[in-house]
Amino acid sequence: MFEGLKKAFQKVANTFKEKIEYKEIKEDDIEEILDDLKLDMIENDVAYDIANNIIDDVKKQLIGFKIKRGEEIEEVVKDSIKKSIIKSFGNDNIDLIDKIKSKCSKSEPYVIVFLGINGVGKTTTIAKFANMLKKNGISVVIAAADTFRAGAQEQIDVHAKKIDVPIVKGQYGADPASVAYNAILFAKSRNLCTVLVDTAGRMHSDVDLMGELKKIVKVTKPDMKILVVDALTGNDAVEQAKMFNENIGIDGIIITKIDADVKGGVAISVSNVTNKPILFIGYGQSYNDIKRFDSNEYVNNLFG
Ligand SMILES: Nc1nc2c(ncn2[C@@H]2O[C@H](COP(=O)(O)OP(=O)(O)OP(=O)(O)O)[C@@H](O)[C@H]2O)c(=O)[nH]1
Ligand SMILES: [Mg+2]
Repeated sequence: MFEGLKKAFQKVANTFKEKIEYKEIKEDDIEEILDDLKLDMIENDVAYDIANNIIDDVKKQLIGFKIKRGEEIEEVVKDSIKKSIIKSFGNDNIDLIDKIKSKCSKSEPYVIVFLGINGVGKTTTIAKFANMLKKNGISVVIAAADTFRAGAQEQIDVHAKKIDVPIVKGQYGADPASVAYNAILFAKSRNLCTVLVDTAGRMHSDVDLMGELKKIVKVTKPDMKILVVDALTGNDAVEQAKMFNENIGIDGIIITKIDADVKGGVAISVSNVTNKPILFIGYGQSYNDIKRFDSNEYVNNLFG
């Protein structure tokens, strides 16, 4: 996982150790080394502007820094990169479980709509999410509002049965907004805490499906609109994040398939271009393979 960025950061730390022996770091000493790092970051899915900002911030921290006797320069460099990346994430402290519990205590269901293009992992993520809520003692119903793709209703029904949560389905071709609305009524009538709305995958360019999503949002007035992106799509995930944020407006992001991501930069990019937090990450195909995103843990992971 994340081998690309890990290598890049280790490389820059080693180069500092080999080349920087002065007592005080000057811009000329590090310009080229950090430019190299920037390219490595871009190659590993950190968007250009964001890599630029991070490198500028690292430069500011390092220029004028006086290396003391016995101080390990590579640790100083690693620390300043870590700090800059963590800073770039902003505040990612949304506790969704807490928010759901607090709304539920007022006997109102918390509605989450999951958005994203084809195949990113929306349906799988909803199953994982429902399972996680159940384990936390929070009741849930799934709205199978993908009435578009053949097999979508059956796919989510299989998940719902396996994890033993109720599901509200619709006919193929039916209005997905009405399926989602029915699920909210279902939750209200049974005092369920959460409604998870699965939606049809769409292409960036699919105006019809975008309009359909806007309608789902208008009708269900969700508490959260979560964009699901696939870590393996790299720079395209960044474009998706921009597009969904501009067209629909998102409140947070879930990144899937982290288990197969050899680069590592998507998290930095998508949170920065949208200025929205990464809430959870998916790291496998089984129901337990989901956890809260923690920027400190993510960054420590990148540094081995
Ligand atoms: N390795 C890995 N695979 C995942 C993860 N999440 C989802 N997948 C796989 O990705 C594929 C697509 O997942 P779906 O949940 O069907 O994706 P979707 O976004 O609902 O797709 P559409 O409904 O067609 O838009 C499936 O084979 C999942 O098992 C993950 O975290 N890791
Ligand atoms: Mg799906």
